[in-house]
This record gives sequence, structure tokens and C-alpha cells, in this order.
Amino acid sequence: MSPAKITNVPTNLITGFLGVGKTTAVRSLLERAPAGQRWAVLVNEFGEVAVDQAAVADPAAATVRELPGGCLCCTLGAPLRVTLARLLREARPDRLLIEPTGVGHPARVLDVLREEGFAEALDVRATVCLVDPRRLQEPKVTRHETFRDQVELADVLIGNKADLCSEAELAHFRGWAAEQFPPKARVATTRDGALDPAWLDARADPERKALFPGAHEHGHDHGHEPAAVAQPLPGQPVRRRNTGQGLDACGWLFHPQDGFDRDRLAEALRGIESADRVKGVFRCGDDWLLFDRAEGALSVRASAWRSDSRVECIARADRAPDWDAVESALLACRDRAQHPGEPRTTPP
Ligand SMILES: Nc1nc2c(ncn2[C@@H]2O[C@H](COP(=O)(O)OP(=O)(O)O)[C@@H](O)[C@H]2O)c(=O)[nH]1
Ligand SMILES: [Mg+2]
Repeated sequence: MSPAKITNVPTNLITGFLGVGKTTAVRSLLERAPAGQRWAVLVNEFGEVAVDQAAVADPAAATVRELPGGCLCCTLGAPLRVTLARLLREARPDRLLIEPTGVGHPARVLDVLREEGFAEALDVRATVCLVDPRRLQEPKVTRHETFRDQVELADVLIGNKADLCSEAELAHFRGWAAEQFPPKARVATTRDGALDPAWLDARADPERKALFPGAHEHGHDHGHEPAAVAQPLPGQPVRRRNTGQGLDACGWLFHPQDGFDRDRLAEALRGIESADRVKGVFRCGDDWLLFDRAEGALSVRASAWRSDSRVECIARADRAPDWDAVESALLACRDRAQHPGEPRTTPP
């Protein structure tokens, strides 16, 4: 056995629907990681453009890797194993957090973490599922097979966005969480995913089983390998599209020279009304800013990302925006100073 062998890295899966606050929780946990510990994060977003990596990137003590392109459970073959093995080898983390896409099925991810190849390297601890208590009244959510399995497989169940919930909604969440069987190791409500890092060490109960292990096997028409990334040119971003499971995601990677006007961009991102989620990092002058629109509200904050501007939009497939128009609107937000005579090109 090599002395450098990696063993028993405490590992947690952070699950929950799109927009519930998983990445916010991961950031919050990283900020409160014990001093001197190195944590690693593997994120996977539904879209093909890796924006979460930029969103989580700030904490210096963490290594963040993103596996773009569909859902973790679809990239379960070589891409997940290879990325995970490389992340462990390079980061040699004291803890690993994995955020699968909100539409992904956690059971198969857990299976990979527990399979022979990783059983020694990883010590799988509590799976933490975040839910939005306001949405527990919606049968569309509570009957959703992926949602039910996220809840079923969770050791720790968190009602997040408590600040946006009424007392009645919070009480309903607590009652519903208490009825889960087998009982959860921990139930709590949080704001901005501010979980107590100690909850991560709750025991993972391997007896928790998916109710719908096949729930995810339908409706994909994206490739099962992350697409090779083509190179954008100034004014000619690379566009990536991913559809399936009733969702239509479209993202753009811009050339590092493309800079944007903050105000016009905010207006344009608000204007993509039929997208449920819009997330991007943009260079605006000397600043790099993370724009995040969820449930209609747009937040803007500084980002540690410095590589290129990139954005990802996710919409319901039956009301997806005209992506050509979105691309034109984004390009129109570039700094007026640059490339005044540049020809408009039609995307592939
Ligand atoms: N008001 C409020 N907003 C939150 C809370 N947690 C997360 N958010 C916001 O919800 C949006 C989605 O959060 P994110 O962590 O990216 O969700 P994810 O898709 O599950 O990773 C972001 O704009 C967050 O700032 C919360 O507790 N309260
Ligand atoms: Mg996220």
C-alpha cells in the first residue's frame, strides 16, 4: 500500500431541487470549515456551462470541480469516476461535498461512492436534503419521484429559505419531516443554507433505499460525456444546450476579451422572463460579478472567478425562451467601447 493512499475522506451528498439553496449551503459550509482543513467540492449542474464552479470558487481553502453536462447520474460512468478520482488525488481533501444537479437522482450517485473503487477512499456520511417548505403544498413537487427519493435517501432534512416561509409553512415542514420513516438523524430549518457543519457527521444509514430507482432513466437527449469545449471568439460565444426531463437549459461561454455593462446586463438577465433560473459570471470593467436570478429576484455579488464570462439559463421546455434572441440580448450588453464594427454572427 502506498503511503500516499487516500482513505476515509468524510463525504456528503447535498441534494434538493433546483434553486432550493444547495450551492448557497455549500458556500456557507466552506466558510465555516474548521481552520486548517482542506475541503473539496464536486458540483454538477444540469446545463453544459459550468457556472457553479465560479459561484463557489471564492474560499481559498477549497478545491472546486464541476462536472458539466446533464446530471451526475447520467455522467455516472467514466466522467464521474475519473473526475472524482482526480479531485481526490490532487486536492487530498479533509472532506468532500458533492452537489448533484437538482434534477439528478441521488441513489445512483451514492452507489458509486460506495462501490469498491471508492469504498476505501471515502467515508460516506450524512446525505443532506434541502427542501423549500413553501413548496410542500404543491402536489407537483411532493409527488415527483426524484423529490421523494431525495427525501427518502436523506439522513438530514433541512427546510431552507426559512426567511421566506410563513410560520404555518415552517410548522407544516416540521410535522412532515417528523413523519418520515425511517426517522431522520436531524431535521432543521435554515436561512441561506447555514447548516451546522456538525450535522455533516451524522451517520449515513445505508438502509435508506430509493423508492423509484428507475425514476431517472427517461427523457434524456443530451450526450453522456461532457462535451468537448469549443473555443469562443470575441463577440462569438460558444453556446451549449441541454434538454431533457421537461427542462431546456442553454448556456454561453464568452471570450475573455468580452466585457459587459453591468446595468444593461442586469436588465437583460431580468428580461429572460420565461427562464426559471439564470446564473452567470461576467467581467464588467475591472469587476467580476456573479449574477443569479431565481424566483424572479436577481442578486449580484463579487466573484473570485477570473477566467471568462459565462452564463446558464434553465427553463421549462414548454416555455423556453427564444435562445437566439437571448444571445443577441446578451451580446448587446457588451461594453460599447469594444469591437464597434464587429460583424454579428449567427450561432450554429
Ligand atoms: N431568501 C433566501 N434566498 C436564498 C436562501 N437560500 C438560497 N437563496 C437564494 O436562492 C437562489 C438559489 O440558490 P442556490 O444555492 O444557487 O440553489 P441550488 O440550485 O439549489 O444550488 C440564490 O439566489 C440564493 O441566493 C434562503 O435561505 N433565503
Ligand atoms: Mg447549485
